[in-house]
Amino acid sequence: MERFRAILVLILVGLGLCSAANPPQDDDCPGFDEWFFTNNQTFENHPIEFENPLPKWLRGTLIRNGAGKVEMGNRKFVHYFDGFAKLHSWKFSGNGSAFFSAKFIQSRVYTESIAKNDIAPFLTFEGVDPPFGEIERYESFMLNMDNTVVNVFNYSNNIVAMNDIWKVYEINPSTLDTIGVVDPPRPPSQYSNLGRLNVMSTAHPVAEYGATSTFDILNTFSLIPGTKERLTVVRVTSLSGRELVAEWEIDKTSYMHSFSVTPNYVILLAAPYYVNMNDMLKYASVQGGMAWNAQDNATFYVVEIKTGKVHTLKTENVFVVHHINSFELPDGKIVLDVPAQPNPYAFALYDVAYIHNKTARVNLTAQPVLTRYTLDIKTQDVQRVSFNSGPKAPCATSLEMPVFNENYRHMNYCYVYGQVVNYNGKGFSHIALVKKDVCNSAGDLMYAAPHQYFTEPWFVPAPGGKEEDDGVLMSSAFDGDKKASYLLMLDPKTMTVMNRSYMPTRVPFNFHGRFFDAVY
Ligand SMILES: *[C@@H]1O[C@H](CO)[C@@H](O)[C@H](O)[C@H]1NC(C)=O
Ligand SMILES: *[C@@H]1O[C@H](CO)[C@@H](O)[C@H](O)[C@H]1NC(C)=O
Ligand SMILES: *[C@@H]1O[C@H](CO)[C@@H](O)[C@H](O)[C@H]1NC(C)=O
Ligand SMILES: *[C@@H]1O[C@H](CO)[C@@H](O)[C@H](O)[C@H]1NC(C)=O
Ligand SMILES: *[C@@H]1O[C@H](CO)[C@@H](O)[C@H](O)[C@H]1NC(C)=O
Ligand SMILES: *[C@@H]1O[C@H](CO)[C@@H](O)[C@H](O)[C@H]1NC(C)=O
Ligand SMILES: CC(=O)N[C@H]1CO[C@H](CO)[C@@H](O)[C@@H]1O
Ligand SMILES: [Fe+2]
Repeated sequence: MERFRAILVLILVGLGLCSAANPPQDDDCPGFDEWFFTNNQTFENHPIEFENPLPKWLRGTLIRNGAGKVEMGNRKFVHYFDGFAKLHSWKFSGNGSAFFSAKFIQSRVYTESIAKNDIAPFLTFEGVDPPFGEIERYESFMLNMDNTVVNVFNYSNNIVAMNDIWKVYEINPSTLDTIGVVDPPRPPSQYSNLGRLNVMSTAHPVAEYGATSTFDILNTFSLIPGTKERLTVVRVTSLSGRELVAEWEIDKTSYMHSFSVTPNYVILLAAPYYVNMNDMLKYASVQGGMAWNAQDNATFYVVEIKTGKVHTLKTENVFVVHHINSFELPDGKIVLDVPAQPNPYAFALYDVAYIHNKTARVNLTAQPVLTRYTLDIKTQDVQRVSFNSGPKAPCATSLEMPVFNENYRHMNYCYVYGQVVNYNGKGFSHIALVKKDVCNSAGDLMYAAPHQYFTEPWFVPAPGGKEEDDGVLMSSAFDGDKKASYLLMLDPKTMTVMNRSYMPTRVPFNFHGRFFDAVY
């Protein structure tokens, strides 16, 4: 029920951003449904051909993570976020040859589900259909999440697959074989862990400035009503090395999927989207444990990396899934860019029932607005400015799944690349890739083509590139007319097609990926 209410609210918010004057009856696009279907097929370093020659400098492997199977036996997942994790990779040897791989992560939930030909009871984002019984719900809460379906990352040359949980699965980036689960020790705490649960984190670690280490967070939930919960910022020093940067007590835990880092600060934006462990236990789903409090303020926590000191700045209510880039101004103020949403209801877009309902899909209006926050920790002032889209890409500021040239992380930059769904007001399946120029909206560009569906892009910088947009932009695309997947390469300078390579199998919609230079 909650889900359908969410869809209704979603239709009411944000009207008019990129909407068409006369929306069609339904979002009836060929192949869009297939993009989200199960595909069991696996590949290992299968040679692929590009339509045009590859640049010689292009060497490394793009690995993307996402759901590859949305049911097992007679049970299916309710939300696409819960589909069994499947990795896809595109390996560029640097001599013009390229290779494709596709494999499921051999996680505990996946292997146990295969063995019993049913979805094994682990915690899900939004439950299963038919639902688990009471014992399975309790079991799934105790075992927690195991499906690392969201992102991939490089921890000291160990490649891991992750979700918003503390543990990760290590993978072989050359073959996509699963090496094993890694559940790093929690850093020692000055607070009590009695009746506390230390299992949630984010799927978006962020590099430390000038170092090979990264930062992430740890959520500590309390199962004892009336007692404090906790936030911890950790430094990831190796595959299982975690150092304490800062920890502090809070009343309620906000769901956070990412955060920002500058040379001196880690910045968290805690929206009033609270996670309640007792409700999570009741519904055996993360979604069931989360509640949106529209009347509450949001909070920025600004952590001084060197001292661990935490500054708390209140701001008006907002919800953010992905932080983009962040940097410090000469006067010490902190800038961070985010796609801001009025509430978290856009999660409902990836309900399996919603994805496959072309009538509901047509009125999608839950679009974020690219927003720049400027924080002053001396005065606790929070400034918020929305970007405008330029004439060449009227919906550029509605992007999500943001990426940028990682060589510009922690510093002032201009280009954000991302995905805009419903870019023309004709429905969810109308997806554009955009380049948003946060320095000058005249530089905003977009790419879209009929019945072509795109995932989050990834920017690969050209070695020694002089300009921020010297490189290639890659996206895992699906051709709805041919019902075939391809890797799309755009020229980031013009957002026009450079190259394309069709895959030997369908690559289902996927969430995040990264390019690993050292795998070729
Ligand atoms: C995928 O594998 C499962 C068994 O693991 C089987 O039931 C199903 O039919 C397969 N689906 C496809 C599309 O091959
Ligand atoms: C490029 O290198 C790869 C990996 O070493 C090799 O398999 C492939 O045959 C080479 N391609 C060409 C065109 O030499
Ligand atoms: C907190 O929320 C209230 C109600 O939405 C709003 O009026 C107020 O400006 C917010 N406070 C801050 C510091 O933004
Ligand atoms: C699809 O969505 C429409 C509009 O929200 C709704 O009336 C209809 O019941 C949905 N269909 C299914 C099969 O859920
Ligand atoms: C979609 O929006 C149009 C125009 O506002 C409206 O006529 C139609 O009923 C809506 N459809 C659904 C399924 O809500
Ligand atoms: C991972 O990062 C380390 C340190 O930055 C780097 O040396 C290594 O080549 C990277 N590994 C891969 C597979 O990209
Ligand atoms: C990655 C890339 O863009 N490769 C090539 C694609 O095709 C054009 C036209 O042949 C080349 O100029 C690119 O280098
Ligand atoms: Fe994400």
